[in-house]
Amino acid sequence: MVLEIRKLGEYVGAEALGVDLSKPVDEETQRVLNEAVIEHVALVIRDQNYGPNEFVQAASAFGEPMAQNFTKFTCKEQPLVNYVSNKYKSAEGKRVYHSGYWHTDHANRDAPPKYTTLYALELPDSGGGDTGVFNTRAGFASLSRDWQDKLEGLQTVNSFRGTSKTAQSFKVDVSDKLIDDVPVTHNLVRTHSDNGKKAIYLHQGKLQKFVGMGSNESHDLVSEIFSLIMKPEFVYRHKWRLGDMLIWDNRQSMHQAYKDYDLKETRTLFRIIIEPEVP
Ligand SMILES: O=C(O)CCC(=O)C(=O)O
Ligand SMILES: [Fe+2]
Repeated sequence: MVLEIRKLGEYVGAEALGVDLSKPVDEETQRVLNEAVIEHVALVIRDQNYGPNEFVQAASAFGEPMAQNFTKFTCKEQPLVNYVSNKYKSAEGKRVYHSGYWHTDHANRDAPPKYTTLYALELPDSGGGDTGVFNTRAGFASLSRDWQDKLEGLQTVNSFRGTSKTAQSFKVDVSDKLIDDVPVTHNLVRTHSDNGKKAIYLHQGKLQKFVGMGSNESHDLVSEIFSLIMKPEFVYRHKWRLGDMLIWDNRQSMHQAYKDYDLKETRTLFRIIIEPEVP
């Protein structure tokens, strides 16, 4: 097998072929994969075959897997793996679309994960259930100098339950959380520890407000920022195939699950978050 990286978009997305991450790989393979996810922000590793332990092995090529916010979704055999599934119902007992708004992961932690990775177990029969990854490094670079300066002066306040009326997480039953809900402050513009580039760093669902602003004013500003930075060419929309491992760089992106499938059909993935880093 020869490892090959192919670009999937001009600004975001690449796929890796010819590699099996269920077993340890050599340093050179690891270096190429890590560079690919940093450069392309989202990387699909094709044709994998994992149980929960193999998925942890695969994720370890990118850093140390870490425990996730909610234990309710944890895989019994392997606690570093959580399930992402529409089988988890809302408080009203209905199936809902989870994570259907742009965000980065676990922004309520002091040291959030560098990467998140998903592996599809069951996909909607009629298609859909795509995942989008938005390159916020490109988004930031596309802004005028004035806007860049303005955003660089802002800090976000983040907690489990943000104040957005639209970016609602249905996992708001926080009774089984792993860490205390102490609000955490991050710079809105994050400098990447590997490539030195600046990117917008934001979790809409966990945002309480920007420091020094009210919550309504903060969410209005978020909408304005989105209208400036959101361009189709900065988004990679992943159409899942069984065997795909998708990994993205939380330090320079936002992602969302598309509400593009029939909720009666089941969609379930494994998820691991990787390598804590203080922004
Ligand atoms: O379900 C998806 O496609 C994405 C879910 C998500 O936001 C995550 O796993 O962090
Ligand atoms: Fe997420």
